[in-house]
Amino acid sequence: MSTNNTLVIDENTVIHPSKEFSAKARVSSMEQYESMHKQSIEDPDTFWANEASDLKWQKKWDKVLDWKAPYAEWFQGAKLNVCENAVDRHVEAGRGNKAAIIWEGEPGDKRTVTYQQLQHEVCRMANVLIAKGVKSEDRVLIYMPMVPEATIAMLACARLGAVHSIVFGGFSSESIKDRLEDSKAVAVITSDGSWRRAGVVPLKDNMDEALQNNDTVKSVIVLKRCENQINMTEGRDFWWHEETAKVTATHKPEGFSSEHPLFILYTSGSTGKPKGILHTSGGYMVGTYTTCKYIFDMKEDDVYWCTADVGWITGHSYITYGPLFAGVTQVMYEGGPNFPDWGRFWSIIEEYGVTIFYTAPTAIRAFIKAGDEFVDKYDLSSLRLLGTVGEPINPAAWEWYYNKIGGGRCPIVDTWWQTETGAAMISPLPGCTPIKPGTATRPFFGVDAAILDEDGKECEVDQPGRLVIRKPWPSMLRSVYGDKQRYEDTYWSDYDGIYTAGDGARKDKDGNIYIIGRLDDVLNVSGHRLGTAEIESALVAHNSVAEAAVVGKPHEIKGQAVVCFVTLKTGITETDELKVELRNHVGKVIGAIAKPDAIHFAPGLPKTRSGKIMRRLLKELVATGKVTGNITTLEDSTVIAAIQKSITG
Ligand code: 6R9
Repeated sequence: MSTNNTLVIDENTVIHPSKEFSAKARVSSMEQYESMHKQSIEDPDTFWANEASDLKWQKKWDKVLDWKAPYAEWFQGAKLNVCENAVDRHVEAGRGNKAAIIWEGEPGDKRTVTYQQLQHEVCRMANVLIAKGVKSEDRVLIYMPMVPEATIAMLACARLGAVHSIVFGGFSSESIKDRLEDSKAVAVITSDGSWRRAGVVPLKDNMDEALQNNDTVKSVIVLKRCENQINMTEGRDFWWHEETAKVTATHKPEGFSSEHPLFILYTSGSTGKPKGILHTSGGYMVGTYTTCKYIFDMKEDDVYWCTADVGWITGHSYITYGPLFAGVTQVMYEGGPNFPDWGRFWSIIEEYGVTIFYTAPTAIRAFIKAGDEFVDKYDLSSLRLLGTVGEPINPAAWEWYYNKIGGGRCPIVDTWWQTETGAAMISPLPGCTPIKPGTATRPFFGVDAAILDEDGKECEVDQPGRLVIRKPWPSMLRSVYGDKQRYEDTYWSDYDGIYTAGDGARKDKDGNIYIIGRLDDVLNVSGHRLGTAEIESALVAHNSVAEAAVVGKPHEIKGQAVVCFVTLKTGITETDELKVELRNHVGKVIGAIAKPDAIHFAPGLPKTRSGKIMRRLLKELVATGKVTGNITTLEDSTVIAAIQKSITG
């Protein structure tokens, strides 16, 4: 496709939605946005009750919000079934024959699942789980490739009131083990393997390793996907296709309370092991649904595609839940963006006529690097709306996305949110918000976002500070699973009754919010959160390592690269082989996504006199090659010169 209206774009460019787009959008002017936003903040009960009435409640709520900071109950007294809203509601409305999921496997196999078929498949899996003794509130760990069965497994849990906990397929056995232990899962749903760039990732083998010495998991359901050789443990492991053949395709969705737990999703923090972020039912449903309606402008005849994996929050809220609540047709793709070449995504958009496309800046940068020839072969004229998530988008990537993929005609919604927030929080509304590269623009309805300084005072225009949310919102996290104290300490202890996101941000004179990046020791590598503490603890678990410090370094495609400084134990020789070994070791402990990009040996690490590693200095060193600040507070300032040498070789 040629792009006729190619615009030259920089960070000052402001683009207004076209008249055609606005005319069909749900919110078509900034006045309308402002007045709806005002109502949503001043009278959240009326605003959210109105939105919630689009959905099905087996029993209506008595009270929209009960807020005893930092604990919220949304739609108190209501009864609902999340799965019924995602599936049965559409079948009952006569849309059973509409495609819910159009799926393409990496090897090229294709499948369409209608809402009616989805209902049957979900009911079968729900009946299988019942047969295995899974009950309401039991935890079920899901470790699956991007196949419709991943969504089916999630929805089957939701239907029973069981709590799913998904582990991304790129995580290792040890990561699964930690999550199994923390959540005390009683059942697992996995597959033999997963396709990734023509190779098979041995999911079941990883699971077997994670299950050694586990005594909570009673049954493991295994989907046959790659037909790779696996071991089945008698009495514990069961094939998906055999078990689903034994049960019926009907199941009555029971109503659960609005605060019934829906899922746990682990995410990295600045300290210790990943936290199990807990989301519940009614508020999460209303939040994800409402953002699909207004931000993604989902309509009856849209073909929507989000390229995330269900292992991340984006895959939960904007693959499995939101789009199905909204009743759209969505595309799901199993494999890598560059298989068999960098044109795969564009061929999928052309083939299925995708109208709304949601991806990450890191993917966009990789496409730019691969070259325009992979895009030029395909007709992308079906697209009408683009979205990004995961990290700030740089103007060059924005320009390419806008012109090359969007043909200069599609608004881009840059959506800021987090695993914790459950749904998009800051984003343009495509029919009205003037968009600018690099800013997620305005808070969504019900989101009282502000930027505060350390004393809790609101920052001036362009003054950087901490991004906070001052009022509860429906899809907010409810706790850290099993650890209320950590929930209170991590998110609610900076300011009284106010949620701290952990991101730095600033607001421009027009009210646009720019996210600067994490304020804690969390890296954003290809849009994924990795805790430096986790990688450090993986490194020091290796028997050659005495100490380790991990920092992020700006990276052209990934956003940030993982750079490690390692002090070896006395008597261990610094070799390149050891670097490779340490790299693989981190991969084994956490997962391939955490493998360091660089490892430097250092005779010592820069520390304050109280023994704190000064990662800030290391960060500056890897980014610029030098240290500008005052280093006199260091316990031993000679380590800086030695580290400088280890970086430059
Ligand atoms: C949805 C998701 C959350 C962190 C968040 C922030 C960064 C996400 C962003 C963005 C700038 C955006 N982030 N979206 N930064 N602009 N549009 O990514 O959740 O994996 O929990 O990461 O990602 O730093 O705090 P999660």
